[in-house]
Amino acid sequence: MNWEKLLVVTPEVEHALADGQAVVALESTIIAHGMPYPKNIETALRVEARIREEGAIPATIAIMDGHLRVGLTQAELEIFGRQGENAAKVSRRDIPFVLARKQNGATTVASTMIIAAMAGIKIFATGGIGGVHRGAMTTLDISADLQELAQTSVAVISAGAKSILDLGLTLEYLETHGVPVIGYQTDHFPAFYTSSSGLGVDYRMDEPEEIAEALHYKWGMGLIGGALIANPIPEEYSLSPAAIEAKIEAALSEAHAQKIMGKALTPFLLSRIESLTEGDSLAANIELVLNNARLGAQIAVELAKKEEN
Ligand code: PSU
Ligand code: MN
Repeated sequence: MNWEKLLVVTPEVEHALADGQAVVALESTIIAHGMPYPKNIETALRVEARIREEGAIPATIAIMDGHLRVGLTQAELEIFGRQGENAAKVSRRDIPFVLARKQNGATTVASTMIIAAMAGIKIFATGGIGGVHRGAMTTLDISADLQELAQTSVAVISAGAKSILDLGLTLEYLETHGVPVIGYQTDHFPAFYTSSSGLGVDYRMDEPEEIAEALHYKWGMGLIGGALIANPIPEEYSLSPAAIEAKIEAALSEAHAQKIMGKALTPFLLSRIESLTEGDSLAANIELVLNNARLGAQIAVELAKKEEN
């Protein structure tokens, strides 16, 4: 088998990478499983446009027809947006099976990182990452996203992680695996819908250039692995911590009562929180993804400059 043929990169992204231009990877699970139709497609297109405004090239990643795809057309984004939960949610373990079956696969943070790294993309913007779930001491539910950050050299820009997770344990896990957590213009790890979880980050950095510099050192010396760049939701879009916490508790107890686990848990919680907040959480989610896209593009532009020298 010619493995190189598995990876299909659009000419635009390929040229950008060959020229040393800034490219930002994007995931497709957030489209298919993270947001409802048609807001999912609308958001995916706005995110791509935001990245271009900052002078970088977007590359949405997915699996289609037996290929690892880097860069999707609008029509292809729509396929994932319309398929929603019918598109397979693909993490590291699932990639070969979805390829072999020639199914459509929506890639999570973990699998998007893998495919981005294969294509040579180092910066990836998303909404929230998976983490250590509440109660993981007995369920062992720890997202494969965290292991991927430990071993794949891609920096992920996220608005922290939702408090459907145990954020303290998530940070401990990242520390154990040598994954740095950088707070962009903040000392605190953000909690997705709200700008602070009250927990600290490893390094606060106020400029995209500073972040690019640290990444340049990390990878330049051959230190394998990712980094988590935590970008708080802008204050004007953040939700009230008390209100969201009650909804999260309600969604968690429904999941527990219905015995929902494994890969189904995160999408279930996301959609329950969205209905319980009557769409407020979706509006916040869209704004924070756009905000992450912008920062991701700015870091990618700065990193491209450093790699030139
Ligand atoms: N958290 C969010 N939105 C998301 C996800 C997580 O706030 O869309 C998605 C991402 O694709 C992430 C995946 O990689 O869920 C994690 O799933 P799991 O917890 O099953 O590893
Ligand atoms: Mn899980």
